[in-house]
Amino acid sequence: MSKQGTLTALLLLCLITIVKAEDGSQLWLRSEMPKDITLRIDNTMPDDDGYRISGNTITARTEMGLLYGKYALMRGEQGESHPFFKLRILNHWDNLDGSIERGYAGNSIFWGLNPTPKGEGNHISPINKALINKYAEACASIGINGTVLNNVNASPQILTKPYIDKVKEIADILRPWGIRVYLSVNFGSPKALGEVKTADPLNPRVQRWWKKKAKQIYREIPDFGGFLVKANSEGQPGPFDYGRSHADGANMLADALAPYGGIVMWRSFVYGAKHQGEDRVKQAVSEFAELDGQFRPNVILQSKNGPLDFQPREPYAPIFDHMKQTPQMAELQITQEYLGQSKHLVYLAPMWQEFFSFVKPERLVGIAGVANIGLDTNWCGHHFSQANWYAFGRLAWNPTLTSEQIAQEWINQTLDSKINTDSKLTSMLMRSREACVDYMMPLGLHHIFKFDHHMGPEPDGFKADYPIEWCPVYYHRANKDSIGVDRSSTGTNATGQYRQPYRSIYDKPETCPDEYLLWFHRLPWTYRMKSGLTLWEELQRHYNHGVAEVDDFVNIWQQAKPYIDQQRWKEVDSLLRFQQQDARLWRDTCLKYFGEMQHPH
Ligand code: GCW
Repeated sequence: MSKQGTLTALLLLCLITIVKAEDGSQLWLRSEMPKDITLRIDNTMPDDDGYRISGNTITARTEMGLLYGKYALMRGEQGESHPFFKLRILNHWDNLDGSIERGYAGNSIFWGLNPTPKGEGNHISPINKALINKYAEACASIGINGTVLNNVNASPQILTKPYIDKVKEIADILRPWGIRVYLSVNFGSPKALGEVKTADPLNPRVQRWWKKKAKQIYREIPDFGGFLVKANSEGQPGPFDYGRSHADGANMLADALAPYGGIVMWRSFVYGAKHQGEDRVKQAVSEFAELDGQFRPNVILQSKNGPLDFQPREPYAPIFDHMKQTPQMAELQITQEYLGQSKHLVYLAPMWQEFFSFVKPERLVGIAGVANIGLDTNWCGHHFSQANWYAFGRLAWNPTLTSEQIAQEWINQTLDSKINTDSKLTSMLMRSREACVDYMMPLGLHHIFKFDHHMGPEPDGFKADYPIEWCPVYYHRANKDSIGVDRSSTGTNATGQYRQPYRSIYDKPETCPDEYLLWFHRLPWTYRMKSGLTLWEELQRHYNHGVAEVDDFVNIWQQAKPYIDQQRWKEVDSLLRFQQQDARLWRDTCLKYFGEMQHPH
């Protein structure tokens, strides 16, 4: 190991111990560091930040590898391990005023505004260094190596000098932990900031503006990662505003970043623009498939795991099958917008692994996770929501880890080891996502949430002045005789966007798995399910099962009481009791609505 390498590594290890003493009791970073660790740099190891652990000796090619190895040792790992995805990135939907879109754990740890003393406006709040340091340690401990600091619904202000200065301050804190910063940018920025009259990507002034902006950013932050862009989606500006394509828009930004090695993560979450009126779940493929091959090499298409929007269960998004020449990233949502937010205990690793069973990790260059982190003392609103942050990082490092192993690791490092000797807590975590699907939207039902905030059921939701794609009735189409959307080849033909064998399997109700049945098919209430029950009976069975599962979670937590501090036990207990009530509300509301539908007065 080089002298300098040894020194930096030692400094980092000291730093970690100091920061830990201050705080962190609420996170998984509680395990003691083993004494007498030996650190070695080995230049013959594969060229990444992997590590090898043998006893208390950590060997790595890079200093980051040593740091990652240290946390692995604390988890009790032995042997060699290398990161699977190159890009392991959190996406913060944090607004510059400190609020967080779909955030359920308090305000932003990065941004905020303070009124000026004389009340003539606002200042950007100062950075909380200790807190951001702790965040960075938690991220580094699970291998996360990038973070997008602001909402994809991006304010143009983020590209102004005062904010770039703040981004630099944050980047300086994150750098020693191996975390690069990225920014979401508003495509209309040059125009919105009043510096150019247009944001047309083919206009040379606009191109120059972005080049200058990139230069300014890299002067402050030489290892800046790049841009994340939501364009022509849900009212955001984009290249369509000037009759240009997504490729024109993405390439223009890519050219500005390329000299510095930066990337553009361009999102495929689009609907209601170019293909208005088409089945919403088909629109990403309709907009992007024809552009495959037209993007610059430093553009990555970032797509949500499902074709709709982070529902408790969706089939995989077929866009992943269509882009053969364009590098792709999956966007997963850690913040539980549609899964009970920070009020329901829902462990998401099984859902993400379900996705990886359809979209092989080998096809992706990275994964992004929409963060669930805020200023709450427990960071994520619900103590158990931390397990989702943890699981995201661990899967980004190694997507072949089992959800169960990750759950156990998190429990062991966060709670008293005696609490889980019978593995009941692991089983609760493992069952929680399916329970949520059952009490909210089983058998392929989707998007029957309350308007705007997406917490709670509203199967009858319809507002004439809203886009139809926001209305629950558009997604179940229940009437006296039938329920579900025909997306088969006889309907909207969304099944036609899937690769084989899924295209054929999903196309027929007889072969379509129960869990996607009403996603792809419209069927009579009396339809005979594989179980022998009618569709209506099967639906009731699922709703009841979901509720019974949460009842059991409450009991399991009761048994954990002797092994955990009163405060944490009580906080989780009261949330589980809320979840129990909410599960009943979901079941009762949906069954009443669908039941009455079959017997109109
Ligand atoms: O899920 C929807 C959310 C929006 C979000 C959007 C997106 C950031 O309800 O709040 O906006 O998706 O992913 O762009």
